[in-house]
Amino acid sequence: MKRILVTKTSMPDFEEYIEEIKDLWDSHHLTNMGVKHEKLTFMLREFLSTPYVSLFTNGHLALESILSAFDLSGEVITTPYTFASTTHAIVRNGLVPVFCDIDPGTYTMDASKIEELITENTSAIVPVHVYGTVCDVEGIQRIADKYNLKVIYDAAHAFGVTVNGRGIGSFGDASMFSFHATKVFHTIEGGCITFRDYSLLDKLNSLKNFGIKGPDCVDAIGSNAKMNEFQAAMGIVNLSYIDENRKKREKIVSDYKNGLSSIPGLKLLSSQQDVLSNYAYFPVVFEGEKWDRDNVADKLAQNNVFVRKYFYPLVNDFDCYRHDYDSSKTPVARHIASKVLTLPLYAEMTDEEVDHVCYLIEEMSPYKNDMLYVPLNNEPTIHIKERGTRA
Ligand code: T4K
Repeated sequence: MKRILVTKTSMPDFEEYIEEIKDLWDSHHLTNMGVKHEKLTFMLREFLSTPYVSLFTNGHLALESILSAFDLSGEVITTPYTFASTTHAIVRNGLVPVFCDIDPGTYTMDASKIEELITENTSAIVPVHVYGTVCDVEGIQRIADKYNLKVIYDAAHAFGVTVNGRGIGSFGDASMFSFHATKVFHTIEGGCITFRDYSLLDKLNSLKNFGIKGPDCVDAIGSNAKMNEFQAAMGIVNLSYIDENRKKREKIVSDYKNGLSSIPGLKLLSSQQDVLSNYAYFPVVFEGEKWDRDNVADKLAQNNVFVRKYFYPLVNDFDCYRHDYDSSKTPVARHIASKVLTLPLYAEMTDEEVDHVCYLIEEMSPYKNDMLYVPLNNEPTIHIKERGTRA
């Protein structure tokens, strides 16, 4: 079996991409908000059903820019169970992250624990729709309204997710999506901010272009975070594959659930009611006492399957933050981070690859001898009698 990595970028049809970038050779206009940039912005406004979209060269700079656009100060309540980017974007804006624990069922910010963290210095909440799982958007908004706080979602993983048909990017004051090559929709590198307040449009345009407001005016300390035309062209082409890829991913997730749900001690993410998922990641929490998560990761790697510990270590345990924080104050996040592995998941993943990953995990299960276990013809499918679902 070939190497199976945690993900594999979905490539569009080569000729289609070449066709899309051809006119760039004639125009000589390769970046700084050109025609492809405008076209993708328009397409994403439709696709994400949100009034405004601002494109960026990556998700991280998009998040840094929107935090800057809101002129926040003091403390920002966020989750430690995320990629480094979320917290770094807060700190790089001169703000102080305050970590809220996560919900044990969804791994997103536990809204019931936000209020106790609010002080007179709190200016915003930055929750993460981690793995594409939707946060408690209503609970969070209720608290934000009560204390007059901004809500900026890190929706890096949540492209194309809807709640009762409503685009996930329309919740809160703004949302950031990542279009990195590892995401369900990509522009090689890239990202965007979705928002409803028209006045943010100029601010974000300026912040991603050195703070330049016009030919004679620079009124903000911006960065260079513009999406170039080749990135935008990749997005234009990739957008037409989204629904097809979502279906492929849905099948893979369903096959994983079938393959893994009967193995003792594993906790799989449940689907959310009224949510159209994008099936971005497949996290498994090796909850049973006999499981050793690190050992599983090592053994899988020895078998050419390269999983990831998304998200370990917890951000409040990072070397650059741990002197200021105590991760025992976010015990649920700490527990999940110590037990989680995200399994390989990408649209082109074959049935054999999914079966192989399930087979390996089942094979190394410390609970194996607790079952009546009958391997058949060395096939990568384990047949379990009595307690299993597959026989
Ligand atoms: N907020 C959250 C919650 C995020 O998860 C992220 C990014 C951000 C914010 C920031 O968004 P961006 O600024 O990135 O747009 C990867 C991604 O680089 C990163 O975008 C992502 N989250 C994070 C969860 O995963 P690494 O360091 O794990 O990536 P890497 O290079 O080890 O790649 C992982 C696997 O993906 C490889 O085994 C092979 C595959 N791969 C990788 C690349 C680069 C491909 O198939 N194609 C590729 O081009 O961070």
